[in-house]
Amino acid sequence: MKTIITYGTFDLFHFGHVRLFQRLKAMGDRLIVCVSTDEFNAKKGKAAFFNYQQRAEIIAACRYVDLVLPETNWEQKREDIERLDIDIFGMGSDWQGKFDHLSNQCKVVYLDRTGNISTTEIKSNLGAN
Ligand code: C2G
Repeated sequence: MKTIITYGTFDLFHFGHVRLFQRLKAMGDRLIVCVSTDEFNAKKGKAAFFNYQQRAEIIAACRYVDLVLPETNWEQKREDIERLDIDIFGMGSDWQGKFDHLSNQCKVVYLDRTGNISTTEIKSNLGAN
């Protein structure tokens, strides 16, 4: 059983997120997604439109996702990798290199971000109308 993990806010869930999950899931058997809590988002300087419960519910409904857990801090990744017996840690390429330090625990991959879509763009386009 090959388990993959990823972390993020995933606000206004869009096809960029779906394509990340789709590619990560194709690398193994089980995909765990850790969704940033509202409190952690505040520390990240992000204010999501949907709150944690709503974002977690949406992500859990995605066909590629097997388990949704909360992300409450930057430091939990090492413990998560051990506790959940993670084989692959994956993020989009905007995080390229930022988590290489985890490579002594599991395989670390960065997948190309999907172009022309982001939560920020959605918000600004909607605001423009
Ligand atoms: N992503 C993507 N393509 C997009 C938009 C996002 O592949 N068009 C990926 C990002 O690279 C990231 C994931 O989707 O891996 C989630 O993006 P965000 O919700 O913006 O999460 P972020 O703020 O990057 O938080 O500890 C890690 C942090 O919680 C990541």
